Amino acid sequence: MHRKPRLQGRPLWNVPSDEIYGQGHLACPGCGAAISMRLALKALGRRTIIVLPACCFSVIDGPFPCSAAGVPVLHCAFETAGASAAGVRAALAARGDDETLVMAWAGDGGTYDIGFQALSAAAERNEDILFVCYDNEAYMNTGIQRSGATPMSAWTATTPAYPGKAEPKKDLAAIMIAHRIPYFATACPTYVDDFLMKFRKARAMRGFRMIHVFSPCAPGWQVAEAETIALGHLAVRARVFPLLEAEEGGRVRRLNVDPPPLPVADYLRRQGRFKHLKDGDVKAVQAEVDRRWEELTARCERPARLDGRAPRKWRLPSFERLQGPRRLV
Ligand SMILES: Cc1ncc(C[n+]2csc(CCOP(=O)(O)OP(=O)(O)O)c2C)c(N)n1
Ligand code: SF4
Ligand SMILES: [Mg+2]
Repeated sequence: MHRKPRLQGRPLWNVPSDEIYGQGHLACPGCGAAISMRLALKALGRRTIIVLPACCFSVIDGPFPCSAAGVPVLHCAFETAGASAAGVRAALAARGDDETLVMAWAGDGGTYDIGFQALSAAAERNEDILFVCYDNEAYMNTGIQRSGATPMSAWTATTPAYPGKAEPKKDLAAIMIAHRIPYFATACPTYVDDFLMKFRKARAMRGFRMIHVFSPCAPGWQVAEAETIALGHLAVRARVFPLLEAEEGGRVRRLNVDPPPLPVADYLRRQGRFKHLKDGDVKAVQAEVDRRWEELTARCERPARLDGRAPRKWRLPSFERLQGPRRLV
């Protein structure tokens, strides 16, 4: 029997109770990617095939022949998620199946960098697939190497100890919207209602759809496992990870959440990967965040409800009341 998911003892009523991504997976506790997969499949349903390039999720899913997914999974080479998912969709179409959703589920390395060629080609051909990038901002599975998604100043195993990564994060939204795809969205598992809405919407559409998911990683970000949800709040409120949608090839662009902003320092100072930053470095990150926000909002609609607060029944504990970060490494 499935039980309704609960948050702080209260049921999340509009979260489907079907647990498609099962227990027994191999993710670290608090893994943002695992939480997101659980939610995503609740919205997408069982008629889904997952295509996994090499990434943490290839391990999370379990060693062959075991799999924690309640749906078929195809493991493919690191650089081929876009092409492999398109191939699976074509094979289904040849069998007369137009309903099964094919979802490529790639890390940021498999999206921003090594998987980008196959992703861009699939987007350009408007393949009928959903491509999800769970973004933990480094190559975590192989020991926290820097990727094109690693933010400016962050520590990784392949960046200078000080001042961290010199280059800013690639602007994935701008790059993908420039492909004029039917749907692009960003999502964060802290904002459960917004997250489910975007996956449901993508499920109902046809053509190339992409969702970019904020995915905290405790060992890679040097935070406590229990911080995942609070970090989602902070990232959105500090405007580090804006929640947005672009439809109709980018003609319609919408900001989904626009709460009163917090200083980016509130987000950075909770994470060990930014602990080397001096006040001047934090100011530089703030300037970059502000610049991107201006650029983004100049082209976005702002719907009526933008206060960033979930409806009362889903309200999360205030992050100010959560414990400070615990050093893990
Ligand atoms: C062609 C190729 N190069 C390198 C690897 C080794 N490799 C496997 S997973 C991985 C890191 C993946 O990073 P990302 O896509 O960000 O996912 P994450 O591990 O962070 O979840 C690397 C480098 C590989 N499997 N194939
Ligand atoms: S290393 Fe990070 S992304 Fe990988 S399973 Fe652990 S928490 Fe998740
Ligand atoms: Mg990664």
